[in-house]
Amino acid sequence: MTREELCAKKDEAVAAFSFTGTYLDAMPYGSGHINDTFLARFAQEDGSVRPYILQRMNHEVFRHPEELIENIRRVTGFLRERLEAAGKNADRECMNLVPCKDGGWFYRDSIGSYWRAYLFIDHAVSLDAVTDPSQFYQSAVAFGRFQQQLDGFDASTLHEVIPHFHDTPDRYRLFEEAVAADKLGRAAEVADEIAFVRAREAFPHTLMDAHASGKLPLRVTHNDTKLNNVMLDETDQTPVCVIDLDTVMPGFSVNDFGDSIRFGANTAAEDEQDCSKVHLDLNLFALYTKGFLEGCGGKLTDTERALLPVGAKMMTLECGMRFLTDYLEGDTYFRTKYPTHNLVRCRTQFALVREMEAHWEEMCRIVESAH
Ligand code: ADP
Ligand code: GN1
Ligand code: MG
Repeated sequence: MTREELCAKKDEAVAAFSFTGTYLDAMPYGSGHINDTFLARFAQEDGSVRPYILQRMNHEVFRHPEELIENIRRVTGFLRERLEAAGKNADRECMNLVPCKDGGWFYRDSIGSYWRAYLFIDHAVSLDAVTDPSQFYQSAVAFGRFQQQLDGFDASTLHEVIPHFHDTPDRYRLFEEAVAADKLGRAAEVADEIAFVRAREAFPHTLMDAHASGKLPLRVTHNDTKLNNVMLDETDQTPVCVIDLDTVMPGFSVNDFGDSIRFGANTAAEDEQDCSKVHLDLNLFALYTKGFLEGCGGKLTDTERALLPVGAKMMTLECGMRFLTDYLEGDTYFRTKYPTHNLVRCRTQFALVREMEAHWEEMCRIVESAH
């Protein structure tokens, strides 16, 4: 869909939801790679302006948007009850879908795109990079707490919206398929990256094997714990709310930990073109470990704790493989801004994997000594 078509459809979608006030405008918002997010503004009778989040769900990535919405309804309903019971402000500390005028929770537009809307979480920020280490610590508390809050939620009742999402051996298989197909003739250009992945062929099995042998439990996890998927209070940076609940599914706690490290403990941006700037910040790693364990409130088993560094390397290698696979397949999954964007992202991930390998003992020591 072109930008113009998308903008035309967003106005159609705006009209479908029960927003309060008079529609002013809706502008593209945020820096997610998957959905099309808009900030829709409405004038209120008292002269103030009320924002809402309006999103076109990515139908290519999420094949069954109705199931996705059902998951989100159930998870947010569960969280709301817990927050209300604890006397918290559930409109701010939890995602809240805005209903459609017909009473449904999503809108299907005239060309078949699916839309949803959320209450806007105000006086809070979503960060693309850490500017103060305490922000990273707070995001860790938020994601750890999120997992703890969902303890008791029956994971088997959730739809698996993206099957095998963090099944890293399966990601490896898809990577090899993309290399073999070499649809765009790009494989030769990325021979070094292909060799990098193949040299680590055994590693992707580590967590799945630990699970198969009964050592690593499945939990309800977030599965996309990027720093920008948590809102922090704009004044004191304390956690407000975990967002982007699309991938809440059964998963491994260590992968939730790991995906945050992948994104937030990298000294460079995910799409930094100069890989020499990519380092693992061990202070941030230690801070996140402390915050995550605190947030989980003692729920992790000894094996889960011991496997936290593996989760960090797993998510970084997997994400690099996913960017590389998408590059080989012609950039159909992640939103890209220029032709080699996915390749650049893949290279930063692999540089970070190298850093983790170089600092492996330190990572393990930090986890061992964390309380
Ligand atoms: P994607 O799946 O594309 O990453 P997200 O659901 O993470 O989409 O939304 C993209 C961005 O929009 C977030 O990083 C955040 O900045 C902003 N955002 C999403 N939901 C809300 C909300 N309820 N309140 C405030 N900002 C939000
Ligand atoms: C996507 O949706 P967003 O931008 O928060 C992706 C994650 C990747 C991430 C890489 C549903 O996250 O799995 O780790 O990009 N989400 C999905 O930046 O595939
Ligand atoms: Mg996001």
